[in-house]
Amino acid sequence: MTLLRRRRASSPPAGPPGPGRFPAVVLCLVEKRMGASRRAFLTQLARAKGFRVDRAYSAAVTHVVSEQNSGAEVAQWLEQQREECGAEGDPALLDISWFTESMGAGRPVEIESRHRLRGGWGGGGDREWGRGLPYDSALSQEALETLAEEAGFSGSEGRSLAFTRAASVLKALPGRLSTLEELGPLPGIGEHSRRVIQDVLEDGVCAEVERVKLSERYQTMKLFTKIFGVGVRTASRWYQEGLRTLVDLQERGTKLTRQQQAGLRHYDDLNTPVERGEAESISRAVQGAVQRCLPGTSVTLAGGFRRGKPHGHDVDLLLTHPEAGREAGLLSRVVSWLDSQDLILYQHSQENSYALQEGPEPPGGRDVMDRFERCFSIFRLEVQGGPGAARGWKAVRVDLVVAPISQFPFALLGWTGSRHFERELRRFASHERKMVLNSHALYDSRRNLFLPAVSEEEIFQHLGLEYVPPAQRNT
Ligand code: 8DG
Ligand code: CA
Ligand code: CA
Repeated sequence: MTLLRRRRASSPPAGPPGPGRFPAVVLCLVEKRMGASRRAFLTQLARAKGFRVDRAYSAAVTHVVSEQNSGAEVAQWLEQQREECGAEGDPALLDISWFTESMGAGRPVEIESRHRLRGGWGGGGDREWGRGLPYDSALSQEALETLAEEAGFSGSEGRSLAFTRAASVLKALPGRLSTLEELGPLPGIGEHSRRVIQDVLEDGVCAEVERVKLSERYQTMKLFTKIFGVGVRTASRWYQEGLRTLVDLQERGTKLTRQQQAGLRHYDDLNTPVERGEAESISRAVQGAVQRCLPGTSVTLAGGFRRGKPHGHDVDLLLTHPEAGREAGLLSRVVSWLDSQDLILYQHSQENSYALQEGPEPPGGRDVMDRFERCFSIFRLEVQGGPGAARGWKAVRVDLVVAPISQFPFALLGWTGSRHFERELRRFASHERKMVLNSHALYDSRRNLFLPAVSEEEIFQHLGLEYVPPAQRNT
């Protein structure tokens, strides 16, 4: 950080330094609310990355970036500039999120609607992690999440969890955060995380995080772990073997599992967010299939979509039948039928391996994996628009899980997430209540008995907690 701070000037260097690496993009940063020194800093940052940043507005400017200004304020600012310089021009009016993402990517990212300024205060930034949040806090969160990811890539689960926790403490903070002191002695935010937050509050970026994002190892690990079926261990091994790109994997004859081959084949689709409408359409297709195979079976959309997220990385569907035992053998029939309709591009099924008599899993495990009968699959979804429009379909990751009715509320609670929420809930159960909670059951270790439940509400009651609706489980 010291390096960046030292380089920080008090006013932006005058004049544009040539056309830059991206001739079609000319930036102009609005000083209002951003402040002169931060504007100077961001200008330098962008120029160092090859962007052309003009100090004064002119008709050449294509991207106007502001921070914490409303769309109306910036539109007014633009009017004034046009009058002063006597030139028109029709630049995009953008929130700082576009700028930050472009700096991270090292190129101008495509403008999405969430980047554009809107009417109200604050503008832009309806990203999931930042919705309704003070802007600085959202940036700090993103920085901490990057470090969490990087720690995970290095196999430091503990460190990764610490950064994830710190990020979610920020997420839960009400109101605006502008100085570190306001944070007070918050539990869950360690020394390292505080330093990161401080850097972001002062400079808008944290040098350590920027370094991580630009490192070859981080970028390669990110690329490889985004392949369906590739975890940190495999990605790390490939990195050590000198592999860097997806083409490397193909050309150097890297040994891939069937799952990884499918992941590679559908890489772009599987890394395109699944929209709610798409999830619902897949849910309907599965509903159709179960009605044929075993009428009365219910299909429930779980995961992030149940928490109200507008998009996700996959579709989680829970199947159950009101009569205990009828669900046995259902999954293979459903999958075969879907397959016969050409709806399945890949599937890998696992049998149920859970037996209540075995007793509860040892407490304290952070692992969310459970032992329901399930199918990890890739669906072939017909689409009209979006990236797959040209070929008319898109590959979508789908998890199908079958829960016996007696375990359904636990499965629903477990598969609704978020992962962080589940972890915290399980931790609470074990530390505060001496109970073991997983996606199958709730076990009271003090009384040595299982606590049955017919609804999620009842599970919260057993835990002595107020019911938390899915939409509030996003932390
Ligand atoms: P996203 O897909 O929208 O990105 O997020 P998500 O829906 O929250 O995450 P997810 O990775 O699809 O996981 C949804 C929940 O399912 C999460 O809380 C973890 C939970 N889960 C279990 N058991 C298992 C399991 O055996 N494997 C996996 N992958 N997830 C499980 O309860
Ligand atoms: Ca999901
Ligand atoms: Ca999933």
